[in-house]
Amino acid sequence: MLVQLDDIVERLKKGKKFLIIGHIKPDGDDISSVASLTLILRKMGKIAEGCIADHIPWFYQDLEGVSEIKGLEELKGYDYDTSVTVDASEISRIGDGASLLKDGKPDITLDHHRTNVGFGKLDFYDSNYAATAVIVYEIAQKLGIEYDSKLAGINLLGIATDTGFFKYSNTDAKVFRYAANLVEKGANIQKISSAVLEHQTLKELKLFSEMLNTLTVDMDGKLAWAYVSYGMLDRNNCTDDETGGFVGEVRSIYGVEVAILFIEWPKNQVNISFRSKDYIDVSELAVYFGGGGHIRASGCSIKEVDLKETIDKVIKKAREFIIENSHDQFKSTS
Ligand SMILES: [Mn+2]
Repeated sequence: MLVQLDDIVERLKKGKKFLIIGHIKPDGDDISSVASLTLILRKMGKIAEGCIADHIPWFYQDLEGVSEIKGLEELKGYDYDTSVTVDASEISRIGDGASLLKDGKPDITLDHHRTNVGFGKLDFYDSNYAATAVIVYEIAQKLGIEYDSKLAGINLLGIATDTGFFKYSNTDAKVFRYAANLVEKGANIQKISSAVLEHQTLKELKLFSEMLNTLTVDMDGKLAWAYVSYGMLDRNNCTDDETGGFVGEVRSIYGVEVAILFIEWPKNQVNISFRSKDYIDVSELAVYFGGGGHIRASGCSIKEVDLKETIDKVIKKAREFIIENSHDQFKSTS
């Protein structure tokens, strides 16, 4: 049931023992939201545990607060009265974390994805929020939580990463205001940006150069796409962890409106990232292929398929979609 943020705050006050669950393939916002909400609840004198049922990429591990998050195994049998999912648009996004839910439904869900389906007893989702970490920050303000540098840093992580370090279109005045407050409380943006943006390894750069060989620019420069096959990952001794920044690089090409990256991982599964710059809503494209996300950033996974066939199918659909929606764009601006 969709409720107001104040209703969420009241429900949080009522709980005594909490389980916070993030999504699989965790990103900065997910990690930040799980850890921040866990710390916030503990500051209220509650018992709280944070869980992500997937591995957390190594380069986040050094940031203070990340080590608070536990894996699925550590929390089997943990008893709680209130469960909260963060940054997940539907139940499948929390992966095996769902096995910890008592009646298959979280008590509270907090999210900012456009494609959210509302799967909790109390749901708060609003795609006007740049990050779930922004929602968590507002909850803390409503609760009157006193921030220390650890909480400030981990809360800022999600705001920074989901706004592309304060440069995406979702970077509104509120984001800067909250970030300024967090820096005042001791958050270190240099530490966060260095951990997230400066962790390239030689094998990752080599993989990137192989991806560049697959780069295709199409539709008068409006559509760009590339792929990373299982074989490319394998021979460079990489996993999909090493591909995090690739789609952003494809989008950065001048004139490109839609960037698509296909990653075959594990074998016979294709994970697709969609990015747009200005006017195409790529969340619709992702939903068409069974995924979800935001207007400018979305994704989906297709299992048991051939990479080349999947690319052909998705690119064909993307072309049609861009033609349809560019037409609307020109109509609305003329
Ligand atoms: Mn997010």
